[in-house]
Amino acid sequence: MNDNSVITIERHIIDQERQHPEATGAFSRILYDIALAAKIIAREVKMAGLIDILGGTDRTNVHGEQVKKLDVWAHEVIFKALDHGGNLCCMASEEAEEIMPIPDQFESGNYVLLYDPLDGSSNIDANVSIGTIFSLHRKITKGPRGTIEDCLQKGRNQVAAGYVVYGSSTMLVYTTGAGVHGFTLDPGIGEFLLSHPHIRIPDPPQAIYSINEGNYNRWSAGQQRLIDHMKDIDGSNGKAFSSRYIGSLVADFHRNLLYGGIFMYPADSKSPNGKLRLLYEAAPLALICKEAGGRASDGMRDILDIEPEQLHQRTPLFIGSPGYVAMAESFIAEPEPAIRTG
Ligand code: FDP
Repeated sequence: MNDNSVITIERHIIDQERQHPEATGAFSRILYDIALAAKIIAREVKMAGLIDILGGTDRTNVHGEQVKKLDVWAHEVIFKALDHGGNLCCMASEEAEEIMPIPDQFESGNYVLLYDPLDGSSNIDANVSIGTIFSLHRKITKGPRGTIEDCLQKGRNQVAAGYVVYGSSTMLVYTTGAGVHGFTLDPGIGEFLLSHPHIRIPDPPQAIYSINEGNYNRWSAGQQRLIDHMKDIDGSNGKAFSSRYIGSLVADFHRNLLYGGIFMYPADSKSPNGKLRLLYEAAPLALICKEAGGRASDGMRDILDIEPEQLHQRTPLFIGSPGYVAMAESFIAEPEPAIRTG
């Protein structure tokens, strides 16, 4: 590739499709529609401080209309950008309790889209980076329309995954299993341009850990020892890691993908299954991470191997540079210290 080429995301999607002569184009159209939804959301996020859209769903705006929270609004934008293309058989969103069928008046297709429309939304009011995460599977059931079974597939079956980070610039990063590619939105022309082809997590990575350390007292002894080790409190690491925690998963993951490091949201006594959602957050980021040379684990198993049982299932998450994820697993596997009795 010529280093000076300007490659839009549409061009990139078409080029990728050409490598699969059997492709029907449905897959490309879905990615294209996701990019369109991302642009609409990016425009609104940029205006978030200016328009009266923040706050509870029961507020009204200056026109006396009911105002939606930005995450609920983003959920609908994505649904409406993708419901009528004839490419999807159903969708599921972090913002919806049940699976979302394709409306009867539209054709049903061969793919399933799962998404978290606006992740890290507790950060919106403070102008901190937030993101959208998406995951695409093939339909596996025989009937004409999608079912919950089509949604409950393990991460390894994903045919594509990606995220959009709404930060100092808007970036869309995706994989279809042929590397991880990042596009930066040029707001002047309204196009995502290829800015980060073939992203690989750096090796050696920067020594960065990202975790909400306020939960320390609720962690298992192994998790506490892991962080003590990373801070070199136990004196066995030689050098302390740096701590970086935005508290917005997409933004924390994106930084670690570019610099190296590990993001952790472990189980704790308040959230025994962790906080993050397997289908909307952990699995798509795990596929991206794997494609970039990293790994994701729940502390024992590869995230991509977990068979989901419920749409909104939670999982502990350790994701990033493979050596750090292995380090986390080894600390978590250590037996808990015996409870002293006297
Ligand atoms: P948020 O609650 O702001 O939506 O999954 C949600 C998420 O953010 C992640 O983006 C973020 O990494 C995590 O929760 C932050 O949780 P804590 O506030 O418990 O650290």
